[in-house]
Amino acid sequence: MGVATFDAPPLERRAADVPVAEINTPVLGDAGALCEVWRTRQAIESGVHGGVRYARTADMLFGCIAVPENGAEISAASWATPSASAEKEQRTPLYVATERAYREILATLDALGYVHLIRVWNYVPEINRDTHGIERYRQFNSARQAALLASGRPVTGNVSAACALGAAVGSPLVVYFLASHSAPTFIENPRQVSAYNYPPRYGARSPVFSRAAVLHQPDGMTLFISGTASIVGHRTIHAGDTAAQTRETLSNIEAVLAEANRVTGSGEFALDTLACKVYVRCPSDLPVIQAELRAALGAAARAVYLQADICRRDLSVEIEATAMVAHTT
Ligand code: 3EB
Repeated sequence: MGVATFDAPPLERRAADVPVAEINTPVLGDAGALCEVWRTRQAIESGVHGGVRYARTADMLFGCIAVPENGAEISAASWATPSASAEKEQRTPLYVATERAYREILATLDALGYVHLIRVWNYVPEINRDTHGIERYRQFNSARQAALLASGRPVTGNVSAACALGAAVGSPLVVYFLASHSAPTFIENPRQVSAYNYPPRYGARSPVFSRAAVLHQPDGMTLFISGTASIVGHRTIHAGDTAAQTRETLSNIEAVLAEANRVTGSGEFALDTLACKVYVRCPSDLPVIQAELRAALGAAARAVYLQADICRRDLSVEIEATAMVAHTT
């Protein structure tokens, strides 16, 4: 249905009808260039809607969009209505690009009828840099929330699983997603405050995402675990200790797995069923993180490692994961 490439040259052989999201994050370890491939056994039909390239089956939609920051002008007149908090919302180039990406994605969902956003991957160049007096991740959060509200969607509760990572300077904002006709089940982590309820110290508008989403399919279930880090409650813990952050992240993932099993009434989602994508801020931390992952998941762990900035400066590692379980009947 769709492909995301990481640090890869443009694909030489690519089916014209498969959308490809191109992301500039270096691949660590010996994987070389990396392609994430979303497959289906169903027939696909592909197309373009606004800036979104998509492929769809009867039930599911994969789509991607890349939006450059064109240096849109910032003037006093372009300040948006101040939000509830004192932090003013500037229509910075990243704010404008994010708003456009989400407006086009949500318009595509509405036009094609796949109204339930399940999982969104966000790659924001220089995510930790301050511009116009605000960290770029916060600019992104403001625009994402504003776009969801403008489309009449909720910004708490039934919101998609997601991740938001850095990407190389000069890259466009790249967003890719999966959506469906049928409502997924959203999962929170009992060890963490829901991200959409984070206190305002993390930004005027909260990040809008669930800790995981379960997609119900005729032959089984797919669990999408959002980017997960060393956060307990709403606070980062183990700042400066990458090994401890990795262990805490894995504890959070185990808590999400337990919650997914509880909510779905299955006992099948487990650490050793996960396919993991691990984001590493400092490449020199790779061996420490790999050692912790192998200790928890076993030597057969399915994991790929990418260098990317994490959305809080004190976080050195983030892990996202996917698991599929087949109905055994
Ligand atoms: C956190 O738990 C770490 O803004 O979409 C994880 C997953 C994080 C998704 C997002 C951010 C996002 O807050 C960061």
